[in-house]
Parts: sequence; C-alpha cells; structure tokens
Amino acid sequence: MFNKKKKLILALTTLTILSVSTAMERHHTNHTTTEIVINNPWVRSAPPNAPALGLFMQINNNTDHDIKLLSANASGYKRIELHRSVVQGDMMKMVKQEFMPIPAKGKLHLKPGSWHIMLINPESVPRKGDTVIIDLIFDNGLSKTVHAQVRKGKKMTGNHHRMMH
Ligand SMILES: [Cu+2]
Repeated sequence: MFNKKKKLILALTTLTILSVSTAMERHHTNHTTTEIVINNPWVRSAPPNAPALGLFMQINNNTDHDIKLLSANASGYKRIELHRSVVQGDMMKMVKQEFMPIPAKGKLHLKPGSWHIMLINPESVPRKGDTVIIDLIFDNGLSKTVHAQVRKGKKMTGNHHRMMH
C-alpha cells in the first residue's frame, strides 16, 4: 500500500520533470525565431499525379555567421531534396545540393528557376489551399518549422521546368 503510493509520487515527479524540460525546449526553439526568419513559404500546386513538388521561400539569416540549410523533413514524401536549377546550354536542369548557404546578415531566396526544396514522390499530392508542414534543419543545430501554403505558381516559359530527378 505504502509502496504503491510512493511509486505514484515518483511517477508524478517524473512527469513534472518531463513537462518542465519540454517547456524549456519550446523556449529554446522560440529563441531561434529571431536568428532565422522565413518569409512567404509556398508550394507550387501540381496535378494529382505529379511525381514531385517545388517548395519556395525566403530564408533570412539575422546572425553574424554564415549558416547552411542541411536538410528538410516532412511526412508523406518518399524523399526531400535541396535543389538548384541551373542553365546548361539551352536547357535548365535541377542539380541536387548538399546544402543551401545563407550568408551572415543576409538571405537566400528560394524561387522557381533557382534554389528550391523538392518534395519527391508524395503519398498524395497536396491541393491548392492545403498547408505543407516542413522542418528545416540548419547547421549549428538550429531548426525551423515552416507552414507552406499550396498555391498556383506563375507559368514558366517553355517546358524546361519538367525535369528529371
Ligand atoms: Cu527540383
């Protein structure tokens, strides 16, 4: 009887410690919001059978150090890659990048025909108005959760944006 009560108190204490540490972590995450600021995140809408979608945004680095976007994670995709579109001859080609550089006190603009995050093999293609939630992992252990809305992008001239992966 006494033992049971003791166990319960122990369990409650553990629970309290857990919630305190979660709150601290949350505070830590909030702290990074001023260091990295994401503006206008969006996903270009695509047909329901699209093999991949492009995700764009502006990443602002308010720190005194160059930082790197190392990876992006979201559920519902087979793979997520960092891409950059480059012109080769008269073709535009997407090249997978190991990271995206964001200069100190500067920014990187992810946009069609340039840097972008590629959401590959969606379980189901999100529709216009949907929100894609994606975690961005930076070096220095910084991370950022982004809510990107699916919307129609400007039509690109030609069909060079249909590229192989
Ligand atoms: Cu791409």
